[in-house]
Amino acid sequence: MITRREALKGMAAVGGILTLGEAMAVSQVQSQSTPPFVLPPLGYAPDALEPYIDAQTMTIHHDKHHQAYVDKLNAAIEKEPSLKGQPIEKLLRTVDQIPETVRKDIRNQGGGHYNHSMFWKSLRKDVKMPADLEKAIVSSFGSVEIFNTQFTDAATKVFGSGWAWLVVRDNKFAVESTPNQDSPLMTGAYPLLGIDVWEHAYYLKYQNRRAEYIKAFMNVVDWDYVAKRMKEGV
Ligand code: MN3
Repeated sequence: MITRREALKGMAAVGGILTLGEAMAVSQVQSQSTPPFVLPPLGYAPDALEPYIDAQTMTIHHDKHHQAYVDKLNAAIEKEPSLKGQPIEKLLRTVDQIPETVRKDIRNQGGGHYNHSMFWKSLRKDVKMPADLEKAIVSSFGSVEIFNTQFTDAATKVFGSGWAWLVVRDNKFAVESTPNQDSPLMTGAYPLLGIDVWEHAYYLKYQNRRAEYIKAFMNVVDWDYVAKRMKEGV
């Protein structure tokens, strides 16, 4: 288990631009909501990502699917008062120690809430990758194109419902995937970018053509947000 300090150090090293003090200052302002959890606002109009991601998909995905994760997560926590007041990150990082009666719900609904909360924030049109993030990606993968290929490949190969990720694991960037609503936090990594490849994320516009959706998604990544997560660390 790496300490918070070590993790932040590693994160700063990956980015190559932050001092430990800076990274810690940024991380202190980062806090996800604690229970009862609420659906965060989308933060932009549902049609803001057209034509890549359509307004109807965004509306249903955010207002209905994410709301359902929030409601079911809160219901699970009601059943297990010892979990009240814990931030979502902690619930996910310690999911294996959560009482068995609600563990599956925390895993699925809590993962769903956390994953989608970062998903909305990671989408914006016409964002150029900031130099610090580009440098970190190039040093990890060899080039941005190689990263894109690996990320696309991971998203394409998710069998059934799940996510593909750019994460920081053991102080290094890595591309990974998870089934269902599992979060990289559950296995000790920190997610920087995730693509939702559940059919509810693309079926209305793309039907079975997941590859087209993945390609479209790559046009609406808010690289500023990804870079911000890189600096915030854990
Ligand atoms: Mn989804």
